Amino acid sequence: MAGVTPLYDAIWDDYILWSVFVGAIAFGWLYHHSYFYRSEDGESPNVDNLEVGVFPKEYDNLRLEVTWTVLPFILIVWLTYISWAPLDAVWSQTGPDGFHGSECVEGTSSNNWLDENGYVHSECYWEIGITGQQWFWEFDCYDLSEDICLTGYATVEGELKPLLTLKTGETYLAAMTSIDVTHAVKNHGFGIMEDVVPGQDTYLWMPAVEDISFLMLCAEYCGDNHAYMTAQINVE
Ligand SMILES: [Cu+2]
Repeated sequence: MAGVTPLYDAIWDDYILWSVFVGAIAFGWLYHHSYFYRSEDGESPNVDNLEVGVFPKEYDNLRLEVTWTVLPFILIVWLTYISWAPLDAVWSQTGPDGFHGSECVEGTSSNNWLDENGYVHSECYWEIGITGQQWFWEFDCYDLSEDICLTGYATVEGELKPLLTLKTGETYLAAMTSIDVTHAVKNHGFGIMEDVVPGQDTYLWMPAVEDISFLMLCAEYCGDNHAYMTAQINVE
């Protein structure tokens, strides 16, 4: 999965790697035993003399049980730990203590860049608006110039969808709300998502580091046409 934020790409790769590794052990073990220990022709089906309702504790193996409890526990703690790493980027504060500085003024630029750990830094950011409702998205560029932020419509699989065109190298902070029920902006191209809640403002960083084009989705079930609640985002 290609995102413009290597931070999330790295975590994605880690999770896929561990899923394949754990899956290979679990399913390998399952299929091996299903095949290797199946009953032979003519054999009594109850070769171990198992009784219904009686746990065969004479077959226990403490070392094995401790191993399959402790090793996955360590793995889960590790995966949780590496998932925490980018939370400060997801919820970076504005101003000098954050990753993206203060709001840009006309004529300046975010000039965003990646550090060696994959975090995006910016000199300043542009605020835009996203409003969710059943079942479409509305973008608002406020009074930003058209080369920084432009809204329109795009034809996606034969249907007209809202279009947001952003500029490569700029960083955006979306102020979001909903006018009816809870939705969620899923910007997989930026590797992030955030809920959109009626009566409440939520915020989402959108660092446009490189040219990319993707469909923004709704990631919170919101009724009949939830699956079609999409919008086109182009970074160019
Ligand atoms: Cu939805």
